[in-house]
Amino acid sequence: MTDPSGYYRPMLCADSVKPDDALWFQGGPLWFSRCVRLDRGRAPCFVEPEQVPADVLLRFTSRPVPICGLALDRTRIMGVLNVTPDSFSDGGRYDTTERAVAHAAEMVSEGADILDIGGESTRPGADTVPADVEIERVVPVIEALRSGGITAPISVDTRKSVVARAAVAAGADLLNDVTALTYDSDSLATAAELEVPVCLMHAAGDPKTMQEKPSYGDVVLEVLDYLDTRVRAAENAGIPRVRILVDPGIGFGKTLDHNLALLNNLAVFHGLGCPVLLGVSRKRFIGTLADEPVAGRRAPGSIAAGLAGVRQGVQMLRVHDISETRQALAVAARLTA
Ligand code: HH2
Repeated sequence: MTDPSGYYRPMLCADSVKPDDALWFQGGPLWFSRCVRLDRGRAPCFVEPEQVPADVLLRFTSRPVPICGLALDRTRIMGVLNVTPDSFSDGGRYDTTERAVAHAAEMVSEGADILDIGGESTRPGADTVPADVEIERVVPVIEALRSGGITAPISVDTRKSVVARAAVAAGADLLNDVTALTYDSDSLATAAELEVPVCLMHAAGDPKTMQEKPSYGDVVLEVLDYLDTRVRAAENAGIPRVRILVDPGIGFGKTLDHNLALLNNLAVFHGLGCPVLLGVSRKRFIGTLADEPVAGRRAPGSIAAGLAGVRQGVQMLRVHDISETRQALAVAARLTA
């Protein structure tokens, strides 16, 4: 997307009164009749859809291809399952296979469309976990879920190709990599060979150091360019674009202002032609904005941020609080003004 003709964000609306010349965003229910053009070093300006390059406009208007059998005509809920002792909000709560399986089943019954299972915390300052330890944490849980009849798609949150391979062999359907398949030099080829969808997330630096001094010229355009480069690298490795989700990586090497700039411009990421996944759940910026130091008490702020994503057409929300989020999405879907 390092495009001399600029970057475009459709101004998405849900209003039941729609101008005749408005275009449906990816088949509805959101629509747009104007876009914002973003350029480095220039003030954003309004443009008509006719001024948007045809390939980008087509990405704004075409229905996305389902991921793991999930139609993306509404925002899907990805339930977080951290089988770790040290995750920032639920570390140690589900670190036995029994407890993890019970929580996964509970999340599915509450309305999770897909489960994201991780065996290594990526919170700021977290230590790296050896691959064999990560495999010992996630594989028995995936196996137990599959043998226990849980049919919901399972994503594995890992940076390591051997973990990805073991998880898919056990029954996982999607690879969620917070380093966009850059951490491990075998990851691109492994993902292509496994023929499963991947989520490519932007993170600036390693979890250990990423919050030390994050700095960008233009955070939105830099994250966009990075994801564009990674989508192209994935395509070149044999992963078709229809199997790729993108994620701006809220909180990964970003200050409060960076996170807010990304959240307020999320719709620009639809120009990449991939469904957008958003992870805001319980994150530190919510604690900062709402003065809530306890991560487990951040569900209301997480839902507010998630709904802002829904209004910008985000196709998947990665959340800890399933029933609360599902209820908010159900109500928000019927409110159109
Ligand atoms: N956030 C976390 C972990 N994985 N993956 C994607 N695609 N997007 C995210 O925003 C994202 C992610 C961090 O949250 P959590 O898993 O709750 O914590 P921890 O990394 O401490 O286990």
